[in-house]
Amino acid sequence: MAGSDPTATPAAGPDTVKILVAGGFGVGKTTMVGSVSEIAPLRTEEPLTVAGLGVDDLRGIEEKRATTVALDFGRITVSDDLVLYLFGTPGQQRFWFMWNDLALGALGAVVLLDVRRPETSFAAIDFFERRGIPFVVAVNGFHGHHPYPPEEIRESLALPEDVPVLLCDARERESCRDVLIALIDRLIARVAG
Ligand SMILES: Nc1nc2c(ncn2[C@@H]2O[C@H](COP(=O)(O)OP(=O)(O)OP(=O)(O)O)[C@@H](O)[C@H]2O)c(=O)[nH]1
Ligand SMILES: [Mg+2]
Repeated sequence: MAGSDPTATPAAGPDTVKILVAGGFGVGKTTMVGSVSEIAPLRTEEPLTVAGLGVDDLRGIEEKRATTVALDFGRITVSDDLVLYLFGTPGQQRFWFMWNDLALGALGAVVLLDVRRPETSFAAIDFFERRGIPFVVAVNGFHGHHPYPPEEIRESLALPEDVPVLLCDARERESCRDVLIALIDRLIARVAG
């Protein structure tokens, strides 16, 4: 290219960080990755069929038509020097064997929780606690309804003080971005700490 200096050191690109978006079945993981990603997200969804009757618990998410069978993938540029790669996990128990592979190299995680069915995300909290992967808990208030303040949710989940608990709407880009920024702050605090 005219004017370029072949001996110049290439400009360092932005740091890239792998983040998981995890949680129970139908809590809004695919929705969150799709809302916040600046590229068309990669999805691996399959339709829910009658074969799942009695296996997939659709209480509260009766409108749900598809489920993630492998992963969601998206990207968000936080600043000139920081890009996040987002990996949404599958929520159904029969696909949890994927989580170990998806977690390889992940620096942090968002555990998304449906405020009406918090117990569906307990396993995700456990997963990251056991592996020492820092996480934040994002409470997805379905229909934008948040009946409990974050501190009450923290207490009921017996989460330590240093785990941020945020209320969010997985359909809203700004809301999801705030969750990711809280996670980045937590990661930075750990490194600095
Ligand atoms: N009203 C409302 N609906 C939501 C919200 N978040 C997700 N949904 C809907 O809830 C359903 C489940 O969302 P998904 O994003 O597929 O959930 P998921 O966690 O990826 O589900 P699995 O991959 O099957 O575990 C979809 O029909 C979404 O449109 C929300 O904040 N409010
Ligand atoms: Mg999904």
